[in-house]
Amino acid sequence: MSLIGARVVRKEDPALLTGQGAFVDDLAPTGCAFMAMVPSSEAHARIVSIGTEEARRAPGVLAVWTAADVADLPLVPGPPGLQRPLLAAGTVRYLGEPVAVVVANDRYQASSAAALVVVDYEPLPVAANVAAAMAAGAPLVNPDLPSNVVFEQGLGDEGLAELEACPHRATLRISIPKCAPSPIEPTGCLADWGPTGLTEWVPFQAPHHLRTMLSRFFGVSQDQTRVILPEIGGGFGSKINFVPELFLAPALSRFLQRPVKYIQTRSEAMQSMYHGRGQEQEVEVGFDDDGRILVLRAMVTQDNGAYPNETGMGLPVLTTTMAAGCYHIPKVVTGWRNVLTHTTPVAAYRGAGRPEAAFLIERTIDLVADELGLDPVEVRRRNVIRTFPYATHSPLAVYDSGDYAGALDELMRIMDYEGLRAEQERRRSDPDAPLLGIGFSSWLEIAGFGPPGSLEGFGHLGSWESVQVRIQPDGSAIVYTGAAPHGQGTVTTFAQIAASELGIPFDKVSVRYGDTAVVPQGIGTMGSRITPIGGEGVRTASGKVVERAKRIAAHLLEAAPEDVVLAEDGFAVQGTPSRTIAWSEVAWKSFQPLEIPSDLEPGALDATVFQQVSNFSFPSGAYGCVVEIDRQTGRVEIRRMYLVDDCGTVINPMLAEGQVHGGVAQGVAQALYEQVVYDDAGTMLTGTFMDYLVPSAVEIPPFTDSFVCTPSTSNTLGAKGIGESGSVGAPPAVVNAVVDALSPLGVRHVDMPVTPEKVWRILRDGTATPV
Ligand code: MCN
Repeated sequence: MSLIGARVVRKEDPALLTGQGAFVDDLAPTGCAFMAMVPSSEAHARIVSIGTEEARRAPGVLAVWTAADVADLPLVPGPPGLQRPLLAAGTVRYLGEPVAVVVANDRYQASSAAALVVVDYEPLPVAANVAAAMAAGAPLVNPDLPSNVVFEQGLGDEGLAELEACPHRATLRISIPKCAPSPIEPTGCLADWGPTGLTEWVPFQAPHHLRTMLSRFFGVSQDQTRVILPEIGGGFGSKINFVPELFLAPALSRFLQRPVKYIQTRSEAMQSMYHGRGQEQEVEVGFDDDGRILVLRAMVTQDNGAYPNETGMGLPVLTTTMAAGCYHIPKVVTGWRNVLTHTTPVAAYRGAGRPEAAFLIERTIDLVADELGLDPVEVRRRNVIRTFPYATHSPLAVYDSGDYAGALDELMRIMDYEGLRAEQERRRSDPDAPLLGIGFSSWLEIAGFGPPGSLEGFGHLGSWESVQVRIQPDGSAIVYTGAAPHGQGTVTTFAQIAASELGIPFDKVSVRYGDTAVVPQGIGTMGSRITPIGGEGVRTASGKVVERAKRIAAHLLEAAPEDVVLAEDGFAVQGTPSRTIAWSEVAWKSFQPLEIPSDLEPGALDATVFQQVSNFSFPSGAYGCVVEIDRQTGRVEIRRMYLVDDCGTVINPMLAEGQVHGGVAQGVAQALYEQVVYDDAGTMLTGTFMDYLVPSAVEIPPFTDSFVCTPSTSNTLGAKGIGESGSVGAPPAVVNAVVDALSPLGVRHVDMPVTPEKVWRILRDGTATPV
C-alpha cells in the first residue's frame, strides 16, 4: 500500500518530545573548553590597538586570539576577492564583526574574559544603507574595490519604447527591510581534533560542503575531516553560511588539543547570524485598458552587508528571475546590483529572493487593478499563464506545470469573496467599525534546486542529492541521504517514499543523515529541494534494490523474475498469490552465494544514487488575507488567511501544511512586525526581542488550507518543494489587504512592516503614501 499522501506522524518527534534529542549545546565531552567572541562596537573603524593582557590573566582563560594570531590561516571561504577574515584585521566593517576570540575552561569564564578585551577604535565614515553606499564619495566598505557596488547588471533602455507605447503606465518603489532569521537555536559548534583528525558537531544545512571547506582550510584530507549534525533548532537558511566561528573553534581545538565549543547568545545571533531580504525595488509597468500587463521593467538593488557570500549575491538574481511571477507578460526587463554596506552580511533567509519577487509582482498587480478600478482577482485571472511548459524571460526558469487560475478558483471557493466585499462596504460607512481589507497573492516560486548547472558553484560538486537504500538481513531498510534536514520532517517523508516503493512496513524503515563518516557525499537542504530531488532519489534507489531482490526472490520461488511482484512485506508470484517470500528471507539469502543466482554477487540488497532532475520545480498558490484595522490605533489584525498551495504530489499533507503554516508565520511577521533597523552610524537598533518582534502564537492568524495539484514534470513523484512557500506567498497577501483597507484614503502602497504607527499616521493625516 502506498503511503504517498498519507498523514503519517513524524518519526522524528518521540526523541524530541521526550527530551532525548541532543543539540550541540547538550554535548559535553571531557575537557571541553568554551569560546567567546569579542564583537566590534563600531560599524566602521580603524583598529588602533587591542589590549588582551587583562583577559589573558582572567581566571580559566586558555588563549586570547586576535587577527595577528590567525594570520597564517586562510580567509573564511567565500567569493574570491570578497572573503571575510576570521578576525577583523586593521579595520572593522560592521557592528558585531569578530575582533578577538577568547577560550576558557567554561563559558562564563570565556564571556567574562571577552568583556576584558579593550579595543581602541578610530571611527571612520559609515554607509549603513544602499543609498549611502551608492552616494558620491561614499566610504568604501572594501577598500580593495573601486566602489560599493560589487556587481551590476543595468536595465539600459531595453523595453522603454514598448513601455511608452502602452495605454497605461505606473511606477512603484518598494523598500523591503532586512529580517533576522531568528531560529530557536543560534549558531553553535563543537570542534575536536583527535588522533583521527577533526570532528565538528555543528547545526548546519550542508554538512558535506562544510566538510570540504574545513578540509581545504586546514589542509587535511577529507577522510580526516568529519562533520556531524546534532539535532537542529531550525535554520531558515541562516545555517548555511560559513561564519568565522565554525573555523575558529577547530583552529583553537587543534592549538589546545582539547574540544572547543561555541554557543552564540541570542543578542549575538541578532547581530551575527546573516540577515535576510534587504532590497530596494524600482518597478515600471505598462498595461492596456483591460488590465493586461504588456511591459514590466524592474531594477533590484540588494543590500549585501559588509561581506557578501554566494547565496547573498544570488538573491537579486532569484528575485529578477521570478519577477513576472505567474503572469504572461510579453516584455520583461530586469536588472540588479549587489551593494556593500557597513552592516551585518545578508544572505539566504527562507524564500531567499523569491518572497521579494512575489512582493514585487503581486503589489504591481494590485496597482494595475487600482489604476483601472478593476477587481484585483479579475486582473490576476486576465494575466495568468495557462499553458505549460512556459519559458520565461530568464533562461533559468521554464515553468513545468501549474494551474494558477484553478488555484484562484479554489481560493474563491474557500473564502466567500462576495460576502467579504459586502461586509467591507458596510464597514466603510460605519465610523466605529474597524476597516476591513481583503488581499490576494497568486504567488509562484522557483524551488527544487536544481538541475545540473544550478548548484555547482555552491557545493563544488553538483546539483544532485545522494541516497542509498539498503536492506538489512532481517528485512528492515535503511535510507542514507546527504539531505540535512533541520525541522522539515525528511526522515518521515523519505520513510514514506521508501516504504511505498519497497513494500516494507513504514516502521521497519529508518533514515540516516548528517554524519559525513556515515554518508560520504551529499549536498544538503536549501531551496526546497529535498522532496523533489532527494525524495526522487529514494524512489530511484528503492527501484534498483527491488530489481535485484526480485531476481533472488524468483530464484528462491523457482519462478521467472518477470513474474515476481511486490507483495505485503515481500514478493509473490503473479497469478499465484500463495507463492510468496518475505523481504527478510530474500535479504538473508542475498548474503549466501549458494542461495542466489550464480551470476549475482553475494551482498546486501543495496543501491546508491546521485539523483539529478531535469528542471527546477515551481511551487505556486493563491493566498487570501482578511485584515481588520483599528481606526484609533492603526493596529492591523489578520482575521484569517486562506491558503491554496500547489506543491504537486503531496507526500504528507500534515507535514506540508506544517511547512506552509511555519512559512506563513514568517511571512506575516515580515509583513507586519519584523525589521532590522540601523541608524545612519550603522548601529543596530533592533538587537533584542524587545525591539524586534518575532510573533508568538498570539499574533499568528487562523488559517484555512487547501491544495490543488499539478504534478511536477521534473521528477517521477510529481513533487514540488513546499518548505518556503508560505514565506513567499504571505507578505504580499497581507500588505495587499492593508492597502485595500486604506485605499479609500488614496493609499496605493505601504512598505513592510506595516506597523501600527505607520498606519496610524496614514489614518491621522488621511494622506496617500507616495508610490
Ligand atoms: N512535503 C510534502 N510534499 C511535497 C513537498 C514537501 O509532503 N510535495 C513536505 C515533506 O514533509 C518535506 C517538507 O514538506 O519533508 C519540506 O520539503 P521540501 O519542500 O522539499 O523542502 P526541504 O526539505 O528541502 O526544506 C527546505 C526548506 C527551506 S529552504 C527552509 S529555509 C526551511 C524549510 O524548508 N527551513 C525550515 N522548512 C523549515 N522548517 C523548519 N521546521 N525549520 C526550518 O529551519
